[in-house]
Amino acid sequence: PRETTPFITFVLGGPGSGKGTQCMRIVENFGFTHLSAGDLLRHEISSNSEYAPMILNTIKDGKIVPSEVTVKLLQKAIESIDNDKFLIDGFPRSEENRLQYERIIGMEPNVVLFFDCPQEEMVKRVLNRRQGRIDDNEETVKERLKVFMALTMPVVDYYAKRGKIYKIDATGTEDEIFARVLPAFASLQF
Ligand code: UP5
Ligand code: MG
Repeated sequence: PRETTPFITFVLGGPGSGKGTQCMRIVENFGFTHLSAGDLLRHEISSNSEYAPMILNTIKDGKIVPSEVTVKLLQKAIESIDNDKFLIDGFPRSEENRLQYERIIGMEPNVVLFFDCPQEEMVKRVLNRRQGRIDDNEETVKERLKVFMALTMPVVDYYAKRGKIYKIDATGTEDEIFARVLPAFASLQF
């Protein structure tokens, strides 16, 4: 059990919008702990957990893993890591994800970054990555985009209504994008 509530940042954006890349820069500059929901799930696959086959198939199809599984992994990480600031990357991906997070973890995000990127650019980046991710192929990326538009954008809209969205133009070079990220944290006394 934690003694203080940490500063929580959700990082949202479509597949290949640059969430992971920019999170690394935020970690270096502001000392956040980076929790990529996708990385946590891929780690479950490689460590052959009981959910491994289900997670693998879901990711291969570009669909969303059941909320219980993802929230449990995030909870375990947040509880075991002694830091007061977290970047939660690629989560929540649906309103159902968000509600389950609220029920189980309950700590409201302080800010929600949204990397706004044109679809053609996202597809190009994903197909150029070539790091052997099972979902980096033309068919799965189409589905990931569909799921993002249908299920994740409502989460972005929800936080926009609550004044928590920090929207970032995710086109241009990594440096140019990071320059747009900086003001989101600059006013905070870290
Ligand atoms: N790149 C980065 N910035 C660039 C720039 N400015 N110009 C040119 N190239 C740039 O970047 C993608 C690629 O683009 C990299 O090669 C990078 O070098 C280059 P990256 O930073 O990796 O983008 P990111 O937004 O992190 O892309 P990623 O593919 O990781 O996003 P997804 O949201 O699709 O992936 P994630 O790992 O979050 O989820 C994968 C799957 O897991 C989901 O589809 C889903 O099936 C499952 N999942 C859940 O079910 N629940 C969850 O909560 C989370 C995931
Ligand atoms: Mg990523």
